[in-house]
Amino acid sequence: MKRTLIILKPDAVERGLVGEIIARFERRGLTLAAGELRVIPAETAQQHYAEHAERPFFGELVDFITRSPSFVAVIEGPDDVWKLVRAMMGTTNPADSAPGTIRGDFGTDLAENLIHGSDGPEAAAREIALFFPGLV
Ligand code: IDP
Ligand code: MG
Repeated sequence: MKRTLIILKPDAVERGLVGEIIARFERRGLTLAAGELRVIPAETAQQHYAEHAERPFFGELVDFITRSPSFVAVIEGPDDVWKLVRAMMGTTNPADSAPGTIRGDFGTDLAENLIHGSDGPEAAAREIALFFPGLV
């Protein structure tokens, strides 16, 4: 089995959508290998989103992702589970996301787009190690 990291961002937790979103992955046949509600520290958020450090929205992104608890989880499934999870999330901008996807069903805001998912196997390994260093 392969693993990928998801973050149900503060907007998803504040809106009470954690159960609904996790249920979609479970119904698909994916399983939780780890999961915790936590306020992400600013330093962890900066490391996690380091690829966006030079983007104009970086400060706003770190403020958003750290403002209240996120549900951080590791999802387990078949080969390329990261890709399956990304497909279920929808495109980055919910305004463009297809109905039936998480972003396409629950959001319209580019910044507050409910969920993060690792964008490849290397990112998944790096992000799981960052958020769940003890996970075996
Ligand atoms: P992804 O989450 O679909 O992988 P990325 O391009 O990696 O999208 O962007 C990371 C996160 O940064 C997005 O999920 C969204 O929350 C935020 N973001 C991306 N682009 C913008 C923007 O132009 N303005 C504000 N926030 C943005
Ligand atoms: Mg990304």
